Amino acid sequence: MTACLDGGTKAVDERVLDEQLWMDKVRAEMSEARYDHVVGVVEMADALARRFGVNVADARCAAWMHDLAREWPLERLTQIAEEIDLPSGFASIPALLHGPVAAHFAARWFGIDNEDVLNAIRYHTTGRPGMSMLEKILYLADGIERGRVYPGVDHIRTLAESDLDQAVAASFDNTLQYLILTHQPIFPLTVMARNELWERLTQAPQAR
Ligand code: DGI
Ligand code: FE
Ligand code: FE
Repeated sequence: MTACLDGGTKAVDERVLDEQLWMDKVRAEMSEARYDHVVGVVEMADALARRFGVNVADARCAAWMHDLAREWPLERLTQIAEEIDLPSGFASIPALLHGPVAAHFAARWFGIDNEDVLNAIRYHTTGRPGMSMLEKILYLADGIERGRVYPGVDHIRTLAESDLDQAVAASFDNTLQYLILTHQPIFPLTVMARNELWERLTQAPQAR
């Protein structure tokens, strides 16, 4: 299967068939509530991709896959994490493991081999410096899909209507504030990604 390889040219009915397969498989891995979140992320990633000119099929694909391992037991995640190419630093924070594990199974179960899609899945919880547009879209869609309720979410939703980088930067700040308030360890690449975006955003507008 060449899913996510040629989302722009693949016949629409073929893509619908791919999505049906992903939906059924993903749904079987999680609770109804989590599945509802995933559907919300697909809808939001689709809308953001259209708004900011990113391949919609790739955005939908990454969104379908992103949390497929979210409810797997920690023992299973840590065991798989030892067998795959885990980005540095992920091993020490259990909440981060489900992204790289999902990317691994997106490739294995569904034949996804578009590196941009796989990176969007891999880094959807943390972000990282040098994120692609697709990575930003999945990161943001995960944080603002229709079911998300937390202080500041409406501000991020408003920013997402017009400025992808502003919205992602605000979302990083929101997450980092939450992690500090709850005394949790912070993944260093998230801080680097946040600094990189704000550095660019606070430059003169013509430099962007
Ligand atoms: O999987 P979702 O719940 O849809 O969302 P997610 O993939 O963004 O995961 C959110 C969880 O990850 C949330 O409990 C906070 C946690 N998290 C995100 N970044 C960090 C983190 N936890 C720690 N300790 N450090 C981080 O940098
Ligand atoms: Fe997640
Ligand atoms: Fe999610």
